[in-house]
Amino acid sequence: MQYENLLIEQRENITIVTVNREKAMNALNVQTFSDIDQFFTEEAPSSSSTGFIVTGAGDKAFVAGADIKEFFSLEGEDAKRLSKRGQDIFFKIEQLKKPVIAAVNGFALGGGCELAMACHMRVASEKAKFGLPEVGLGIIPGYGGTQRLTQLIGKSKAMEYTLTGDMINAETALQLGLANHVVPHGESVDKAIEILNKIASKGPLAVGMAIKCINDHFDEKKNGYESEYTGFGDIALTEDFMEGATAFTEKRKANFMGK
Ligand code: CO8
Repeated sequence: MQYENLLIEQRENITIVTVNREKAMNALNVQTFSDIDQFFTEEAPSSSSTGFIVTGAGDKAFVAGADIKEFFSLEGEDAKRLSKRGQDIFFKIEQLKKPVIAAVNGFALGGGCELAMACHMRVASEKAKFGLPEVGLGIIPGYGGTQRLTQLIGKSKAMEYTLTGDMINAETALQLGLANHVVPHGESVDKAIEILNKIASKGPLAVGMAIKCINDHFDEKKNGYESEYTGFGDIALTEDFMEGATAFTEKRKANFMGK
């Protein structure tokens, strides 16, 4: 499938999705949102890839936010609708049953920070800068930022960074738990590949179920403990579980089939 503002690259079993608007710091305009939606709705769920990486074109920005220049054409209920649409698209990333890692290669601001936070993990370049600067524009984060930043770094720090709009450098992001790893500039995709390859050696159904259970903790309509025991029951019936246990006793590497 071709996308106007996304580059899709296959590296063995991993798909790299690059937001490709380098001149605009990879800002998310309406078209880019449609591309991301299409990829994570139509391609990713049925893909044979074992994991996904989201990153930004060039070496300055991951994604510098929603496209501010499009804000001027917003009318009436548009803003509310677009905010909900953005949230719904990012839920698709978060709820994918395969791991998605943001390789944060520069500025991840506003909607860009929200995109990174919707991914399951974040590997930051040492030059990465995260932040929710929206209050400085007289608006608030609209793509889940107030919720996910609070989930990731706690209420007190989320309040501080959201209300001041201050940028969070890579080292601080690591300390706060916003970034999983910090690597030299230019190596975030490689580190993400290393993590995804490790996950690819595990039981894929178990990986998908673990993602679901962790997400359910943050879903007020779900009971995460119930998700865990019902998920455990389902996974325990799979061939993969038998293979994993057998491989352990036979002292060999498990050959999971995803069944
Ligand atoms: N939108 C549109 N264009 C952008 C954006 C953006 N978010 N960010 C950068 N650009 C453009 C600049 O306008 C500039 O274009 P041009 O060359 O045509 O003037 C080009 O990218 C390069 O940018 P700079 O010259 O500013 O580069 P610097 O290195 O000096 O600065 C920064 C880089 C710090 C990233 C700076 O560009 C910046 O502060 N950008 C805006 C960051 C921001 O405020 N992001 C939050 C946007 S709001 C948001 O994301 C809300 C999400 C929820 C929406 C809810 C529904 C509508």
